[in-house]
Amino acid sequence: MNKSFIEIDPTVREALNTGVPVVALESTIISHGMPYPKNVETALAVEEMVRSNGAVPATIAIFEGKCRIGLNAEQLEYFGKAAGVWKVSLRDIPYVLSKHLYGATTVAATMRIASFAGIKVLATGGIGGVHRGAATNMDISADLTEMAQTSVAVISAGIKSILDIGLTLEYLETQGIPVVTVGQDEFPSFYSTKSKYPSPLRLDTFEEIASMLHTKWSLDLRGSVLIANPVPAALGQDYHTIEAHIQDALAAAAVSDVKGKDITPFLLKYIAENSAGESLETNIALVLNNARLGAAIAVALQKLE
Ligand code: PSU
Ligand code: MN
Repeated sequence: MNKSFIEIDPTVREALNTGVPVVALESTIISHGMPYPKNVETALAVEEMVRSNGAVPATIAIFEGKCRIGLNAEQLEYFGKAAGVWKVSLRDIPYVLSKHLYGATTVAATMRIASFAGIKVLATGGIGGVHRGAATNMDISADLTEMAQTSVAVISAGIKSILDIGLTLEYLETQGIPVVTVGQDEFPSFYSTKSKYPSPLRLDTFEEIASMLHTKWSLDLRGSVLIANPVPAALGQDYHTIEAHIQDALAAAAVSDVKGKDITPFLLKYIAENSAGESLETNIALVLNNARLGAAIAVALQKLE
């Protein structure tokens, strides 16, 4: 591969060279998932959480014609504040690179760029999935197809019920992607520890998760594992309350005819603005919780390899 399109921050380069585990972090959550300045505060806190748990953070984004692996505080601030930052999924990478645009990467694009550098673990809040109404709108996130082929584990708080959770779990099964929930039998739904769907698999410790990842990749079973880390119960929200907000958001999206890559940011913004900030606080708490687990898994995995 031509490495001229990749730029690795010195802190991340040093970690990779000396065998210190690295945790990849996406940037769409910063530019399109949360309002300023909470987005930047959260991005910095998430990086600190990774560091204090023994790994090195690598927030990934695109600018000046390079895929950047590891952003400094000034760059994080830019991605949190600037208007016109592209939301970059897999298909957008060559366009945004060759036009020298600023791009915030989704889980799919972040996984691919992380894999260029040999990073094995990515922590985020929520992933994209199969949207409600997918049978007619065909809206299935490239996060899922990317997870089928790229060997980077993804830690999320489950799947937000702006998506069709049942169809997303079916799609993950079809694509051969293991889904493991941490410490409970029920698959979590981001804001809530509940979803009414049983988790396909359950593991209770980060050591067991690292062992499963090591086993999968040792067999050359390529692709991701979706690790669903339930939001800390005290911070989670009532399933029915959040469902009401989601129904309102979906109705507003339909009225405004929002589609395609704009639908997820639209729904997230709508819910955050219409739930008195509570959903944002929960969102921040669960991302931090995922960063902590991601670092622990990366450290344990490094010991096995
Ligand atoms: N779900 C969330 N928060 C997010 C996203 C999804 O709860 O910030 C972002 C992630 O970057 C994810 C992307 O990878 O949206 C999926 O977008 P799409 O559905 O357009 O593939
Ligand atoms: Mn989509």
